[in-house]
Amino acid sequence: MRVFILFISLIIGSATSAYAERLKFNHIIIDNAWIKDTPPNHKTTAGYLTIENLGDTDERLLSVSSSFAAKGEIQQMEMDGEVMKMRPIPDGLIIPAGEIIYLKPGSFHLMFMKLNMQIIPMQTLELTLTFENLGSVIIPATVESAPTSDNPSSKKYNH
Ligand SMILES: [Cu+2]
Repeated sequence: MRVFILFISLIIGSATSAYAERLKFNHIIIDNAWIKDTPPNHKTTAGYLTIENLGDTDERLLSVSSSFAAKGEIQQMEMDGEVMKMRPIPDGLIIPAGEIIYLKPGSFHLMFMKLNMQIIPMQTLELTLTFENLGSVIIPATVESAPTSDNPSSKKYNH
């Protein structure tokens, strides 16, 4: 992979949200990155963010990694009959030119497995996102407690 030197400009977002930091990396804007907190000894969690592609060509999010989890995946939720299931997106998540993709509870999300620490609210953790054209960028993500309204009845797939 080519090595990119990225000039990061911070745009101060709305003061009404604790995690409204917008990050601009060339043609990609990343906003509202957050990670769901976990109980002690929990092995998985999920992360969410908004990705906007200001460019003229489609971009693709290929992978995610972090220091707090041995494995990271980009996943989507979908109904399999009456059961909500999640599965990896094998070819990466396409962010079409000029569009915004929302990774949010019940939809596209980042999945972190084999956690090596408890994820506690108010922490800020770093994620490495690798894009097809942009290359790899490191972003801060705030740990938040998931709103109870986003918890489906199934505990097994509660993200
Ligand atoms: Cu998942």
